[in-house]
Amino acid sequence: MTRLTEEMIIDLPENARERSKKLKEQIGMDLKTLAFKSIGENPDDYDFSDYSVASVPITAGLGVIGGFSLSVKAILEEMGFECFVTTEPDVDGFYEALEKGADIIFVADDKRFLAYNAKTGIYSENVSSTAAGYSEALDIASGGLKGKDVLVIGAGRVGSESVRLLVSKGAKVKVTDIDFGKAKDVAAEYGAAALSNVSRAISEHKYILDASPGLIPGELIVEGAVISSMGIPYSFDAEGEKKSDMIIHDPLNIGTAVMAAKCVASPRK
Ligand code: 2YC
Repeated sequence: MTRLTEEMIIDLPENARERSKKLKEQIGMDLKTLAFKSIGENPDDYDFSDYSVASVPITAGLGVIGGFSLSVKAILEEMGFECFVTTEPDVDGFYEALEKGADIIFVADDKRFLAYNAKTGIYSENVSSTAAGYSEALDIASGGLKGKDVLVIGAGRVGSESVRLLVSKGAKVKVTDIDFGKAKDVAAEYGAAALSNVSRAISEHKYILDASPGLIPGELIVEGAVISSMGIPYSFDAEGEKKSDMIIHDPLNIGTAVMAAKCVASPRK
């Protein structure tokens, strides 16, 4: 998994509302609505203003990322949750969150970003949530992907979950990866087609879900492309932005919002 850096998210807290407004301009719904729609729920059915959410800094592995917990807090507050960052990290921070009555607790180490509803036991994680949010955004942006050719770039954890979701939405899914073996395995598992030439695949598709950390040269992008790109760092140059009709991207917002929606909406399993 690609690890965020402080510079990628340094302006996230003050831009959270702006990004949600931009999403509404792009796909006609704000972040909260997209998050609930991507799990098949209507945000109006939920009043989560009385939810308390904690973001706990985690020092494990490569350690805390400056601004990460504050970014999680800002994303959740923009959705309407009341959120705090614990003063302590790690287990003591988790304890502090429970002591302060947090309903949902967000924690991330280098391998997993988890949200846990301490009241219901429901939990969600970032890989499937990010795939759900970006696949839904592409479905909406395309006017409905059923029967349409869609290219997924990247056959990693998020890319393969995106292939599964896009196939379930009735899209004709192609998947490509610099490791063609991975693309073939994912394609076989979910009923998609694997393409070995990454550059040619990109230059032949209008609808693209980008789940790769690589930069995508603008000369590969087709005119009028509709791109949903969760890849970090941001993958597009000026030419790619000019040629594409829409690029949906953020460093953390959509995945985190879907995690929260899942923790609020899921009935006890
Ligand atoms: O500040 C902290 O608590 C750090 N332990 C957070 C580490 C997050 C590592 N994961 C990532 O950077 C990416 C994010 C896009 C979310 C999932 N993986």
